Amino acid sequence: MKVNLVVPGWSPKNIWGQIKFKFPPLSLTTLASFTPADVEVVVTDENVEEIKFDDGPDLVGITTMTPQANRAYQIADEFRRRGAKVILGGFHPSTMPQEALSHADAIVVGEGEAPWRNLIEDARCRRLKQVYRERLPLDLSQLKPPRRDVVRGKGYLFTNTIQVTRGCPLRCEFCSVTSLFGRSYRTKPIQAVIDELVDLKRESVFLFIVDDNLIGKRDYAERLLRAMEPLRFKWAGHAPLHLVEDDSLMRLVSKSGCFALFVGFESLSRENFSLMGKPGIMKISPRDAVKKFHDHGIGVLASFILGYDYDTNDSFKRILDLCNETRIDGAIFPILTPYPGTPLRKRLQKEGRILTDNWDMYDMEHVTFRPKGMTVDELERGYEWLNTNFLSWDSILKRIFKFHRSIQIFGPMNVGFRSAWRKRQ
Ligand code: B12
Repeated sequence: MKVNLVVPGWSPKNIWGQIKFKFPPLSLTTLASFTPADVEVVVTDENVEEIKFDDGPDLVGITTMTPQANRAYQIADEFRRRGAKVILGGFHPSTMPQEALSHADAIVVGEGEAPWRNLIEDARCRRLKQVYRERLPLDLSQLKPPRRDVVRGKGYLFTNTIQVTRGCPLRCEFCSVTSLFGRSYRTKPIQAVIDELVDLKRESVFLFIVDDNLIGKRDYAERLLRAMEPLRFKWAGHAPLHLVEDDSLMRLVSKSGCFALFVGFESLSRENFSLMGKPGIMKISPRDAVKKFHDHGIGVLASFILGYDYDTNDSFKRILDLCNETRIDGAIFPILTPYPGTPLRKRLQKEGRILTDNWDMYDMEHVTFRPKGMTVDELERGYEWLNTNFLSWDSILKRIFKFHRSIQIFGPMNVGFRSAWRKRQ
């Protein structure tokens, strides 16, 4: 049996579609490692190569986030026309199963590993079910290392990505993670992580840990960071803002080789924070938080969500001032987006504020709902203004030159984002 695992391309109209720096898909390399050895498996990432529709796979598995859904459906339809069986999985099919089923022979809801194994057997016997869903969350000690060999040679600048935990103990109303992985926070055994890292070190010293919240269990994070220290990786990952309140953990993060963290600053308004479901987290001011990260030699890629209910036309300038004054290393400014399955979507639906279900617009660069503190037009203009100013040479040059290890990543990152921002318009 021949299986093709496919990543749909991102639209060249959005920033990620223009960014040259692409990551290999961990979802599909993970599924590849759960595919029986006698099945031939290839990965096709439309962001780095063309899809060969006439290669005659028996089974096609397509991963999709919401902004990729329309493209994923086109790809699915093309393959089905040629007689292949198509399976859709990932965040969008998991939260919009009925819609996804109208373009697929089967869908996988939630985590893919266990259902995938059963599905392959069913496909071999020509008895595919429509929906595969595992009731219990996967025990992460069952995870095998992803098959990175299936993406080798595809021209990714960077292949060292790893996931060590799943789920998130927080319940931010806009986030899709809890709706897919649940609130139960699960961790991979430390020795398994270290074994995988030793292997990765042969490729490069740079590492991206994709976990949404690496410090969800403090004692696990502490043990992991200590175990990583001797490996001397230069790593980037995600962490919640309240990490800065824990000095000893910050020291460990830094000593383990972290040079950059993606941190959800989300908003400068306390009212917005409460509405998001994050009350009590902002004990330290955002200015002091950036300073703390810098004091530990860690660069900050901040995310500020635009368009929350308590945002007004002043919010954009306040965010830009904070970024410039703190000389923040990098930032993204996603427009609030009501992804399927999130509490945010339910609330906005109840309030009659969702404006479109065109998934192409769910890339966090378009307004898909009616904001409260401003008009749609004002939100769009504020988004343009903030990005244009933040990615101006004036701002970049003020922010990036610092005496710590993050410059080697944030220099090219700012230039790359600037170029992608200008091209996508
Ligand atoms: C790394 C990452 C990225 C990378 C992508 C790199 C890559 N090639 O994968 C980058 C930085 C480029 C990125 C960009 C964006 N991202 Co992103 N990203 C992530 C992140 C943090 C990790 C993804 C990952 O590797 N997970 C590990 C793998 C193993 O898990 P998985 O992907 O979920 O796959 C499992 C299951 O879903 C399932 N599965 C998945 N696909 C398939 C396919 C088949 C056939 C089957 C059977 C099963 C299956 O099985 C897998 C194993 O259990 C997730 C959060 C998360 N926890 O997943 C957000 C996340 C996926 N991203 C998200 C978003 C919104 C975006 C952006 C729109 C944000 C933005 N504006 O910057 C852009 C979109 C780009 C675009 N234009 O389309 C949302 C998606 C929400 C949604 N409903 O679609 C998430 C969930 C973040 C969140 N907190 O809400 N992202």
